[in-house]
Amino acid sequence: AEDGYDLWLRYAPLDSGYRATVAPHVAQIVAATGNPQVDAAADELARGLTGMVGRAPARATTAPVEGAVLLATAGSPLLAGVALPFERLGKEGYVVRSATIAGKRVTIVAGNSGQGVLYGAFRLLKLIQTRQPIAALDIVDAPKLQVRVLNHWDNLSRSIERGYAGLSLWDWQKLPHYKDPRYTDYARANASIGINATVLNNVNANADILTPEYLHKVAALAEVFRPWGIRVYLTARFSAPIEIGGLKTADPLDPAVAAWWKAKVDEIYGIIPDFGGFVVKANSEGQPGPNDYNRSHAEGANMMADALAPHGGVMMWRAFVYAAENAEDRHKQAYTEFKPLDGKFRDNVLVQVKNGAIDFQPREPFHPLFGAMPRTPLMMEFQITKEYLGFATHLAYLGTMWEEVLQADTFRPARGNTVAKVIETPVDAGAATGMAGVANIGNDRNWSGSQFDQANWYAFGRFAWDPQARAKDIAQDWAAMTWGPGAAAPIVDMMMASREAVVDYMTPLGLGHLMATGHHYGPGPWVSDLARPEWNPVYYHKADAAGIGFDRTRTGSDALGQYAPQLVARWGNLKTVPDSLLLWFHHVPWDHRMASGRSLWDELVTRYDTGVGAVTAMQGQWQGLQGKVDPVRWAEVRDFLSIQHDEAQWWRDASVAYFQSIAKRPLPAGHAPPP
Ligand code: GCW
Repeated sequence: AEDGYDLWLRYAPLDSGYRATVAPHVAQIVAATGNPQVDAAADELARGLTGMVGRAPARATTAPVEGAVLLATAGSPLLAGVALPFERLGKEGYVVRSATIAGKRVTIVAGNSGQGVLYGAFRLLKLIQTRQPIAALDIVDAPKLQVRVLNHWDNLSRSIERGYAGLSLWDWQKLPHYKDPRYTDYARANASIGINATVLNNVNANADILTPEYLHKVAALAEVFRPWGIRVYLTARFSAPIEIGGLKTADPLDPAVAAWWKAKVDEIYGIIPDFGGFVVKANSEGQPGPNDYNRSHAEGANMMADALAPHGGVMMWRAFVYAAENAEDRHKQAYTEFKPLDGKFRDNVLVQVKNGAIDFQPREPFHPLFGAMPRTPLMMEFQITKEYLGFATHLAYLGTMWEEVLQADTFRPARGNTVAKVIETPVDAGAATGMAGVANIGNDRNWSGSQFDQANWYAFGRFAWDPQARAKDIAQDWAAMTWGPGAAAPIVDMMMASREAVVDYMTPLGLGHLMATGHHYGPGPWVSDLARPEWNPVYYHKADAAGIGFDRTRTGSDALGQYAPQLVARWGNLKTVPDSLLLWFHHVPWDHRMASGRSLWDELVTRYDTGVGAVTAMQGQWQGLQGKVDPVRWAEVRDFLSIQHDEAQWWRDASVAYFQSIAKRPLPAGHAPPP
């Protein structure tokens, strides 16, 4: 379909030259049936090859012919006599290898589990989708994180908090009886990028999801997802024992509360035997939590973790906390609250930390908790949906942002311990690891609200599989699979520059949180009248007659002091702080001389212009692709880019006018005046 429904799994016909090199190696699919994930792998391979090669491969359960693809788990008789590195594959890894078995040239796709085989099959398909040679393969790969999970902020009403792609996919009214075929396509897409878990409901939770009525609906989804290796998790509302349990308290140290959760968890596993576990947003933005009873986050998390542990369940406990009554710089609050709890969480708790300390801004430094809690399993939370980056209509590839965060050096305990390494390295033998992504998926035909936002879903899966992955490689694969290899190069160029463009036209030089109230769409740097000070943009930019920016050094809030000494030294000094974080950490005089030679004021305006110019450039690049990609998707992207261009100008003009009213300086020469 040309509406984007097929995502990166389009399986469009190969050109004849490349097809001739592929066909001899995909003559037949051999898979012993019975393992649902191996069966899913075989079906997907058949589907993909039929589309790309133009004919359905023969299927068999034994006796490979020349050119067969063998799908098998360790110990399968199909692999008799072949030595494969199963010890390196873990539970979910795979090997894809060209080999000769009984005189026949075959391609082996093998793993210790059906899930490994499934991931290997998708890898083989990707090789073909991206036009790689497949005659002499020897690939070994395994995920570096255990829980690779989407967080759907989906309400039971089917509205989606911060969702820009339609309504929730989960049609609760028709479940469990009617299972929309789309659930299977959702699972296929996730499996293709290694996502193995999904939280179905919003972190701002409704306890009803834990009632038997809903649990049976959840079980129906779990059944669809199971062959694709995806486990279902739920958000648990901390006060559920009161709301649906009839108790008078949700105090985690009250034995009746612990017993309620234990019984609830046992009930869930009775209905969904491979249930994954819970995520909890506690004592944040009005959600109930252990602090309501003067208990710590660890006491709350551990009580629920203990209920899950006998079943192998995981408790993902969010560190996104900041309180109305707390006057401390919002940047500091999560660290202040969680750091003293290091080592106090159970091994099956993952403390889920957003990439930055504020809230999914176009740019933030990495969250200071990474590296600061060496005895606590920490998982990364990225936001795939673009709450603060122009929703679905602005083209912004988030891969570059995520790479920047993951490759940031925490300098804890020493140089070289990047955020990626912090989350990859289990804190002890039994401890969990993971990455969560706030999903950008809804029931729009194209799933994500725009063609290019599919790339962010795709990239999230790739980074969750390998936090050391590179944004550019991922963009290349996505663009080739989604738009065709011929169109990939200019598309990758657009993607790689796109996030910086948004930074420049919304929040340049380390500014942040300047979006309009509530919906966060469009500029609102002047807003100052909201009840909670830390919800007002003026709290973040602090522009005054002298200058602009938030002093987070020792002379200010000292949030910077939550980072390692090397970063305090680098970011605390106006001479060494990068331009990109300047106003995040410093209140800087308008006439401050920047590295460019311009004054800060002139530089600020110039960055806004640069951002708008970058969108103009993307429009030009896209124009050059007319006729090279299908016309329906092409026209949609063209039109979205013109929305983005208008709105980039809106951001620039509104922001520059507002800041000029404070800075009282002339616009620099060359600044394009508003139309
Ligand atoms: O980014 C903010 C959003 C809220 C969200 C919250 C969170 C689900 O504006 O809509 O609530 O973060 O992450 O909990």
